[in-house]
Amino acid sequence: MQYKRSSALFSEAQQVIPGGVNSPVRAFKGVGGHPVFINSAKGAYLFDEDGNKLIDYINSWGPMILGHAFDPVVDAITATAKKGTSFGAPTVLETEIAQLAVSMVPNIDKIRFVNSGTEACMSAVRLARGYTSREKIIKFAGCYHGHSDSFLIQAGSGAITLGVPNSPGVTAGTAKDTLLADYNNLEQVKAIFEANKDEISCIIIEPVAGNMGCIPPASGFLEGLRSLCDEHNTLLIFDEVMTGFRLAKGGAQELYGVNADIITFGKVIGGGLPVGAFAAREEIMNYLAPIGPVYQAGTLSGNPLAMAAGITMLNELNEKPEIFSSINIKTKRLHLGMQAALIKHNIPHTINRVGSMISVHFSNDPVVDFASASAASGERFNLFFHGLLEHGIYIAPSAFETWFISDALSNEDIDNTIAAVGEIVAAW
Ligand code: KE4
Repeated sequence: MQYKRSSALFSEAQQVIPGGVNSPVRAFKGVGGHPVFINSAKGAYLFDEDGNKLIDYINSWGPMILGHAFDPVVDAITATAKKGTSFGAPTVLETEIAQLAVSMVPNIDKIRFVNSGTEACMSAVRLARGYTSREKIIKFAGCYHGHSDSFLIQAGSGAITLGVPNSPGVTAGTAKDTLLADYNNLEQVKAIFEANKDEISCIIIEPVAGNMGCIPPASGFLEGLRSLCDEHNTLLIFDEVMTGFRLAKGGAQELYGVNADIITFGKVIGGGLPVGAFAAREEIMNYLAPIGPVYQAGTLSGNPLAMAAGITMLNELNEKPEIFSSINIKTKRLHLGMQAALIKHNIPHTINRVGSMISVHFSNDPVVDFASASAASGERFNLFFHGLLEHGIYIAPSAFETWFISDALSNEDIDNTIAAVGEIVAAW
């Protein structure tokens, strides 16, 4: 396949957009080469500017769980747009999607809509700090909660718990309030609590990590965090921007039977339009302006166009729960097929999978945290990525991302992907 027009378009874009993209991961920095410019998409397929048809395993980083340009969502957006796209005033659509989300997700009474996952996570942490009157937070190396200053922190020198900025522009003053632990390491979290008694407002975690590749919680890990939060009067925030409305109707809380105190959403909840949200039981959410002291706001929050898309998407998932088993079965088919191909060609690998989230790591060791994800072969991943792209298969351009399976994928698409994997690694 050739990508000449995308290459030219990328050069042009770089003249007026930093790095030619509006979100860094799209620039292919992690895998080399240049991004593919997409012209249109339908179902499981992207159609790029060079006329290539690509099987899509990114699905806009999760939202397109029912495939691209899902007709009921497109129809809802079209009809709503004709009535106006945003008023900056309440609409019944906001109440409708809020009631729907509350009915689908366990353990929440109220929900506030925003415009991105970053906004949802940033606001959830501010709410936790306001509710507990504590300043410190615990996050996990390799988990991504958006680009708010408090999250752009890496483990500092010495103690694993001292955060330092991992981006210019993030102040030391901000970094000192973010403490880090390794994913799946409950002992480190216990040590952090002991070293910061009564100072920790919240733990924020991806209940299934999707930003180190896909990494499941170890048995008892989420339950252990719940217990530690109860012991120390700390709030547990599940960042379900990826897992929400994907792993189950009720997301990871339903799948693992562990209740968080605040849950954040994005991606699927917006049906492909910019929507984020955060939710909790009433006593916490009532701390939010205008009824509570914690301020949070947004011009386009809850706009009717995005709400219409989200309502349609959530209704489809709510009324047809068989969608979740369908995408899980498709993901298992992909897993077993790729695994067989990699074993046949003696390629050291680990495949992690939870529901319709899956990732391939070229390492013989289990991938359970950021360090083990980082130890896998990036060189082999890059060969894998570009080999798949040559076969018209589009996966995330980074070894530190999960694949997102859509229900629009056919068994033929999956079997073609498996065959491509075999051809690619046979040449290694
Ligand atoms: P946004 O602000 O990008 O809508 O959401 C931030 C976010 C929060 N929490 C989790 C668990 C997330 O995965 C994300 C965003 N995910 C990335 C993909 N790893 C979005 C892709 C991008 O940055 O362009």
